[in-house]
Amino acid sequence: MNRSDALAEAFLAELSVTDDSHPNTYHAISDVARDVLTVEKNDPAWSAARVLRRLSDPDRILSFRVTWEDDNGDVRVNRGWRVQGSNAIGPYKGGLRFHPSVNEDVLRFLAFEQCFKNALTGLPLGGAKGGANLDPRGLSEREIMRFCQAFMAQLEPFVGPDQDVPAGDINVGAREIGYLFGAWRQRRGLYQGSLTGKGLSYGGSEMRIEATGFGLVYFVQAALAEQGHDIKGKRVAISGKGNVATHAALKATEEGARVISLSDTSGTLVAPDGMSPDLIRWVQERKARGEDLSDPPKSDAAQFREGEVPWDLEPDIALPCATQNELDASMARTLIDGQVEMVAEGANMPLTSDAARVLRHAHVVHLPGKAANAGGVAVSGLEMSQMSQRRFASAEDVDASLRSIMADIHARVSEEGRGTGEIDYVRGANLAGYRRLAKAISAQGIL
Ligand code: NDP
Ligand code: 2IT
Repeated sequence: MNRSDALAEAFLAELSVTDDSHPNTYHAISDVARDVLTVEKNDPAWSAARVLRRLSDPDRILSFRVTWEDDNGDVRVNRGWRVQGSNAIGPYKGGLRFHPSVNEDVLRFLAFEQCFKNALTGLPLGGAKGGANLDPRGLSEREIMRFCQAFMAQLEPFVGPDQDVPAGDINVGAREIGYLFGAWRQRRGLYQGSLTGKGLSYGGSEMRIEATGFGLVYFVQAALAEQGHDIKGKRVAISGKGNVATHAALKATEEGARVISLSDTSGTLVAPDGMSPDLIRWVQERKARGEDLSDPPKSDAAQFREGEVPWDLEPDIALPCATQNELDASMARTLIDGQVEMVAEGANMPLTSDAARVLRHAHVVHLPGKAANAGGVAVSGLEMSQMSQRRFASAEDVDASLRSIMADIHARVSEEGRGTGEIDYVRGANLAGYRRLAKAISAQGIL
């Protein structure tokens, strides 16, 4: 065992979370521990402050019952959470997810990752994540509204522009943010930027909807440029059909790539010659209506493959944009057999630990989500500034800022990850995020 693995092992043994009790949290923390503990050990102030130990335990976990009434007049009960990771560098910030798979472990790992991601943006944003174990499929518009109001009735005292600023994530988009913001301002009696991802008519930012997917493509372009390559003509396989996946698809297509897939839990839509923007917009409409991707328009030579994932399509670039642990070691091997050059994470932690190891051994460039998908929260940060100033920027200006933030993140991460050979982006992102957090945490005393 090398020194960093030994340090990580001893460190992990001390935590209250284990691989059995909190598999996702344990996975996220161990990956970071392996990369940063040697650096922490070598800095007396950071080591004394026990920076990573503190970051591994969120500041607080709020857990609450959400009671609401469905259209039949029946009372429904769900569990909601907000995990506030750290506010050492700015107010707590991160999305809300409504999905039956949501539990404390999932939200703890997401809040932990968010602290590092937000540090990488260079903006004053702490880290948090929240959500509920709600399955919104089949719920009516009014049921969604009542659920959001009931959720915010519980969370309102903990949310505010200098306190904690939630945003969207899986199944929480512009519609849900509207209901959540309405409920917050009515309860608090203040008109402030307490959530991001708001509509343009009530304090939202241009480009926030597009930001994560567009930022992912900008990051991929920066990494390709580093190797003297270009995205033009590359075959790009994307999983997911939501906000991140479809906006990455639109931007990659605009930049000259061939997007050969989008997917959902029921299967994969495959377009061997590349998707047209119209086909991608058709996917967005289907998603908005809660429908699957079977029977695509005949005009686009695309077929739906039920129950399949897109990783056997021999892409040059793979963009997992659906959910955590969606890509395992055998899928990683399939990608390698198909000569994949780069895997960039639009989703948070979409690769299992084994999949990441397989890619590393095969020297495939792996761009981790905490860097590659940071464009969404970065534009959320810009939305917060615009709301405070009551001055809103044009789409062109926000897009230019997003491009420059992604280029800055790439520069920071590649500098940290540049060893003697190829750039290790995973290590680079962990170290660059850690350093910013460590400086702030060690300077602010024992808290
Ligand atoms: P959306 O709700 O817009 O879309 C999620 C999509 O992923 C759904 O269509 C869902 O399919 C699909 N999906 C879920 N699980 C799987 C699976 N196992 N295989 C294939 N498809 C699946 O969510 P977002 O696009 O916002 O989020 C996607 C990922 O990106 C998440 O990991 C999120 O944390 C991350 N992310 C999001 C950001 C944002 O700004 N929104 C920012 C940074 C990261 P179905 O319709 O069948 O349920
Ligand atoms: O995972 C993420 O970065 C998000 N869901 C966006 C968070 C935000 O606050 O915009």
